[in-house]
Amino acid sequence: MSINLFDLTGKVALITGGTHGLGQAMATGLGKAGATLVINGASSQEKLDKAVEYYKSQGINTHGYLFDVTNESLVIKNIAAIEKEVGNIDILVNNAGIIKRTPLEDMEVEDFEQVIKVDLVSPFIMSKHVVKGMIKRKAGKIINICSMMSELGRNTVGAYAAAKGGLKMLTQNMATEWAKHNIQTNGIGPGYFATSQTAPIRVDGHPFNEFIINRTPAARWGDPDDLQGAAIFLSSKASDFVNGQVLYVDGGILATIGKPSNED
Ligand code: GCO
Repeated sequence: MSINLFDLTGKVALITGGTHGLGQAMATGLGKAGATLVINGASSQEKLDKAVEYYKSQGINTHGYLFDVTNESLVIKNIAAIEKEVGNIDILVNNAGIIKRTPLEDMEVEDFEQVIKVDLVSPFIMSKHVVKGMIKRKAGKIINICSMMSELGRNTVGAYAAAKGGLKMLTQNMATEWAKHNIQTNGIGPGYFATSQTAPIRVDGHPFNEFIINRTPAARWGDPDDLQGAAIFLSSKASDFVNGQVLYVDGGILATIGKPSNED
């Protein structure tokens, strides 16, 4: 008799920003592990419908909900609709995020606030309302998508680093407050991945592209599918006593001081 600690059959997983990139890759992994997917998008119904078609083409039971995760009344309305129309939310992945690359001395306050709102406040709003049902059911999984910038600074991404640093501590405090209800809250910290978000800095010959390949012990950019294992682990029974941790999936960036470009 084999037990599959990673089986998500019968579970409902809500992924914010699940229409593309890292969100889509992680959601696909959860779907392949058996979960029913609820994909949140905010930009357009057309983009959301296209994403839902993609998941269904992978044989995954999927539902799409278009709403702004920074708007608390829309979040409350949509979570109630999801739990009525699809089922209780067992897994919440707070993946939706934006980045604005501007030197801090030139950054407009409203741009700084927008990054904080989407990358830090929306995970709070989403979790605050999803966790109410999880507390009643004495079970739940919350995964906050952090970043290298939860640990490291970088020129031009100050607002993003502030948000992702805050998200790491919010994750730890959610775990502190909700673990007693058998709710596990953890983070995933992607390193540098080949996505539309990094496209501007991942161009052949672009100094940052060479820098990342040299700075990453794995000597490559991450493939979004590289995140599926961590997402399934932190959504499953296999992580029932893991709480308040950020699992960095970064090819070894945080493990090393790096090396000069002329060193193999
Ligand atoms: C950047 C990148 C990063 C990565 C990721 C690293 O401009 O430095 O876009 O923010 O996307 O968050 O973990």
